[in-house]
Amino acid sequence: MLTERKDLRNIAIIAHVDHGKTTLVDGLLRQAKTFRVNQQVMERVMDSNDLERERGITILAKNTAITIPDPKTGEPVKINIVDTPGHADFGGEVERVMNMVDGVLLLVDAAEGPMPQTRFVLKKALEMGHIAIVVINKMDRKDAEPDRTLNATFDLFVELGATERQVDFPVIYTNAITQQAGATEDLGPDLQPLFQAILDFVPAPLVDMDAPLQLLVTNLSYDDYRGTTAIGRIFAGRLQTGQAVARITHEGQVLAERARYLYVYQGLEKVEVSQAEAGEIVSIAGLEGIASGETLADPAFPVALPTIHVEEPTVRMTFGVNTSPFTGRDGKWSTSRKLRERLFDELKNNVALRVDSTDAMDTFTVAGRGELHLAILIETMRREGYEFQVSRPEAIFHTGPEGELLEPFEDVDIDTSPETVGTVVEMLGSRRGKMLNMTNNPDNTVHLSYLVPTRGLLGFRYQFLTATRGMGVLNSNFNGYAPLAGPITQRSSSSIVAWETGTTVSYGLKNAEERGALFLGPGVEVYEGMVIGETQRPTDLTVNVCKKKHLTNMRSSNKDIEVRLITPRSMSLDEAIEYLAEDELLEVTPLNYRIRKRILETEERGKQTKKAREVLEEEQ
Ligand SMILES: Nc1nc2c(ncn2[C@@H]2O[C@H](COP(=O)(O)OP(=O)(O)OP(=O)(O)O)[C@@H](O)[C@H]2O)c(=O)[nH]1
Ligand SMILES: [Mg+2]
Repeated sequence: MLTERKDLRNIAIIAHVDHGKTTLVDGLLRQAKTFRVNQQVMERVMDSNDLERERGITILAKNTAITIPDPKTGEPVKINIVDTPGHADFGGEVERVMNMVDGVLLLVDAAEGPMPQTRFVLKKALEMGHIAIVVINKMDRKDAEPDRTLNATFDLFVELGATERQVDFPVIYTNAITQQAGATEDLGPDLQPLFQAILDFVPAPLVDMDAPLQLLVTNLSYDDYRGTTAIGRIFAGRLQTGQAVARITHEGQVLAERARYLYVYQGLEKVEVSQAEAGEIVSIAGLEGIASGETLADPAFPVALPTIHVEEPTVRMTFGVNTSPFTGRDGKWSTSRKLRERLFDELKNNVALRVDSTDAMDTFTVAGRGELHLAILIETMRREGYEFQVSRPEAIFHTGPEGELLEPFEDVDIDTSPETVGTVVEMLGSRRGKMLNMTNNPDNTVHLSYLVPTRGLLGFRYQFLTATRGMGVLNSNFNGYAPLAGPITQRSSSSIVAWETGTTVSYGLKNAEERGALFLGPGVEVYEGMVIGETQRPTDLTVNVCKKKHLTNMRSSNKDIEVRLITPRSMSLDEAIEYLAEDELLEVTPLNYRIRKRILETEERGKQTKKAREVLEEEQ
């Protein structure tokens, strides 16, 4: 028999990046009196991992819950809330939680209006049949245009094929920072109108609590005491601590397990409970080896739920054992066995990632949804003590029905100043971008819409920011696969490469500096074949940066200190990945990252380059 669980609501908060999801969750937590009086709570408390705080973005979807009284009945209602990331590369996180909830809050920045990722996340929610409450946030922005934003959002619903029920969405206006909401553009003193809308419009779970247990594992987290915890919604039946369950793997294997520790969410805490019923989102510890997308079921009726489907990766790179002369200096883990173990382990929960072995024992192909998706994995692994080397990211091609090659394309939206439009248009043109639209924004900037092959966007972000002096805004989102767009010249610059292993000295660097921009200063250990700078010449330049000025007497060794050098260009990990050319690798260790040529020996590299050039000439 189906029961409507009026005591429960399950919602996800979805939006384009930075539209204010995590800030709004702060407000919901605070006003539901989740925290003790005087409890110090940091801003955007759900962005709890180090990388999220450093980068100011949400990377992983996370659960929390609040309990509020239903004003009509006075009864408490628990609201499970899933905060999701807005960056396109983490779209898999949004897709995975869609089957945990019954409705979504779709946040839209009142000034920016719907953006590329708004479309993506709304599409996913509508496909699941969810109703959305539209929350027009950042009402305090001077350039807020709530009317225009609402109209554009409505159009988006229609365009995405929303049903009549979905198009008839409620609208709430908010300022997430001051934690105020209103059913009209006049905001009230608190978020009450939003709480009310959630209770009124998000359907309560409709479930059969007496049916055999079915739970879909949607996410994993790690607990210092209890190890891996599986998070998911109970779709049918009940679950008790200690109960025997059947774990149904992706391959359809049925394994006997026990639900040793059972929790539900309450604020930022997980609370241990002895039982939970269908409709609730729970977390279970003590299931070793469990993976996202698996079902936990009644051992007497082991029936799997449909697994989580997320879109395929579009970008890949290789992860290999570190072969630089400095290998093993900084890292705890550097063998191929460890690297392999770590990468395949990541697949248990990183639902949008793919890992494959290659012909080389010590190299793996890792595919993800974009450069940032892969960069976050790299950064996470180096912080765990891993040492490895990665290649330049490349787009993943498919073969079409007639055997033709297809490549991924992305919708690109750009806002930039009128003075830089020309440069940006030229840059995208050379990357086979097709302009779809160009309009003037009210704030005097120009908006450009493009369709660009993913191949052309790899390594583009840094160049774009440089060209727009950091003022340009670029958003991209996977559009689909289409026939190859034609050749794209990759990086136009070349590298300055160290000629020998040693420690850099100012005198040597001074010579190199005249040929381009350097990535490092004096006193840095380098090795033969390591990239130490960028030059605008058409081919790489090998220089001796460890060379001291010929010593004529004792005192001149101090002369080195007097050479004045330009401050070297420091690159973030993301920029270093973007920089890589085809014949280069990035060495990543817990303490350093170094760009290097694939072939380190100068002489050998020269021979190979010559050979490659000859082959090319023969072909033409
Ligand atoms: N002016 C103004 N700024 C806001 C408002 N809500 C959020 N912000 C700011 O917008 C920025 C992004 O906020 P977040 O809450 O991290 O946005 P998010 O949607 O969670 O971002 P991702 O999870 O990375 O997609 C922060 O600097 C917030 O302070 C608002 O109502 N008004
Ligand atoms: Mg966030």
